[in-house]
Amino acid sequence: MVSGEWCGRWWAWACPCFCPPIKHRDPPISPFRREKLLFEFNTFIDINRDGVIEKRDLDAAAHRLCRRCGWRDDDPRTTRLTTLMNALWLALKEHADTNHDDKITRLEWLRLWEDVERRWRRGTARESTRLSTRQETNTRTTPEWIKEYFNYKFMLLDAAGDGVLDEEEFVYIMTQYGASDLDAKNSWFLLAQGRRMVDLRGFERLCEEFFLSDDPNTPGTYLAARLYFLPGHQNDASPPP
Ligand SMILES: [Ca+2]
Ligand SMILES: [Ca+2]
Repeated sequence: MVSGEWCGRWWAWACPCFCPPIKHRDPPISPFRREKLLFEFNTFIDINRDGVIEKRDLDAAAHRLCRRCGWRDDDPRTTRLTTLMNALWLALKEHADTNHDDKITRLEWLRLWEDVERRWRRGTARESTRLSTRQETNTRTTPEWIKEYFNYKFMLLDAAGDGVLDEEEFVYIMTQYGASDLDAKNSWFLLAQGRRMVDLRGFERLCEEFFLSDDPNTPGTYLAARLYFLPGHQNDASPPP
């Protein structure tokens, strides 16, 4: 395969092909990040716990959030959330559902983030090259649909709806999703890094660390309100087709 040809591989979003040969593929996702990503899948997205993400999971997540916040069907926030979730589902279908069965398995979910991280790393390398050659620089960009996903997570945690997260909100919401009160408080301390509040931009940076970093020491690790991730703790088996 040479540059300029369509490679046909599932991760080749940006063909004409600049994909590396298979024997030179980047190292696989680390066990630590695999646990984080599966925790996210199992806790926040696969709402009906059947091992796959479907449109109805996202609809249920949106419905749950609207009900918790007391947003009625005609509330503009409900409309925005519905639009966001519909766009998110289309993005997941496009970028993750490799066999086009309208289900995102855990394996497809992991491959999705593996690919996002790979593209992110290449973008960073290109940025570094531009800086070194004093050419015009582009900032590293996060795909719009991923920003929307982070936005949804922010809405989920921003219980007061005031556009910033504080410790009380974080602890309240995360204990609703199974965290202990002590773990949630300690996690807030570690992720907030002395800040009393975290705004959307700061939250996006934490999400980038959570989803894309293999380093357990980044503050974003603690977004899950867990102090550590042990390999093999998360259920990584999807149900048979
Ligand atoms: Ca499901
Ligand atoms: Ca699928």
